[in-house]
Amino acid sequence: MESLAKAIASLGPNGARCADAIAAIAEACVSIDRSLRTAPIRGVLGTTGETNVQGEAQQKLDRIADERIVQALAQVSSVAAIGSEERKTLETLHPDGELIVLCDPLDGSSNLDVAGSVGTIFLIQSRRGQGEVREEEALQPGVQALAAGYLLYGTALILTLSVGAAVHAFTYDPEQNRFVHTHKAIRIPDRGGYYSVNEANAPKWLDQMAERLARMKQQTGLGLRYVGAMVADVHRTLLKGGIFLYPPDTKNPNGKLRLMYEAIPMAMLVEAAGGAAYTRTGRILEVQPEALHQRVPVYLGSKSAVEALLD
Ligand code: AHM
Ligand code: MG
Repeated sequence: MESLAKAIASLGPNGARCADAIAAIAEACVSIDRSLRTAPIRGVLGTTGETNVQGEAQQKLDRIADERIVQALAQVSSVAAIGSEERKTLETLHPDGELIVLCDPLDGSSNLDVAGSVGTIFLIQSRRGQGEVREEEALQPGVQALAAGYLLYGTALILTLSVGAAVHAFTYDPEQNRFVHTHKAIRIPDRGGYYSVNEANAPKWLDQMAERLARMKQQTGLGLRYVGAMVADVHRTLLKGGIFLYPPDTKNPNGKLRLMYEAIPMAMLVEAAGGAAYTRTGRILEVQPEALHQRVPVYLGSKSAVEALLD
């Protein structure tokens, strides 16, 4: 993935610092993609029988993806530590490294058994300390992050990223075993697109969200698309416009999505593409994190749609 690293290095102010780590993640994801495509044949669907730190059933592929990404980043000397949705604590890889990587190795796992789209999400932060990495070091607001991105395992394998400037996407070409720069400086359309939410939860939503959504739908006339895998839903929102949301409800008063592994990386991409990304209290990127596995309500997408919902 040398040519990918080279391309990433020139895409923004933090490109050179983050290129090797992102290329290593992308390479691990190519191997995860292969495992996904043959999962029903090789018997790696279903759960491990264990629960992760969030108390959710861990799928075999969740664990495989987590291990591949950690192994890949262990080869990159600039990566001090990795935090993963599948791991309780940060894993120190290179005590002298200058980067912390946070990652949701396989997002949207409920789609796995039905060959639906899933994704990998990552966030890269600058590390100031030295030695064993402490959890507090990773509790940085999104505005300080160096880079963010995701890989979408859909009909194509797509890497979308921002290294502190515009959002770019690369499509994997299996015949050449390389990522090709297919989407340059993505701008989220301000009109059109879709609204994307698990609307079955509407009766349980807090903050008058059901009324707000009804008003927004009437104002914008948007149609509904919901994959149930954040990467696929956000990818469509970035390219087509509209809004993706996961509001708080009586069962999940902070929403379902994780601040460090899902909300901040996606907010960084959406804002870098000219969109808006809010939680209950303001911009997602300004939230001061309190815990690695914390959850937050998420409202992101085209500025006009987000404003129509939250104003
Ligand atoms: P996961 O990381 O355990 O897969 O959960 C996160 C996923 C997101 O990809 C998606 O937006 C959301 O959960 C869907 O939740 P729901 O099934 O409640 O609609
Ligand atoms: Mg997830």
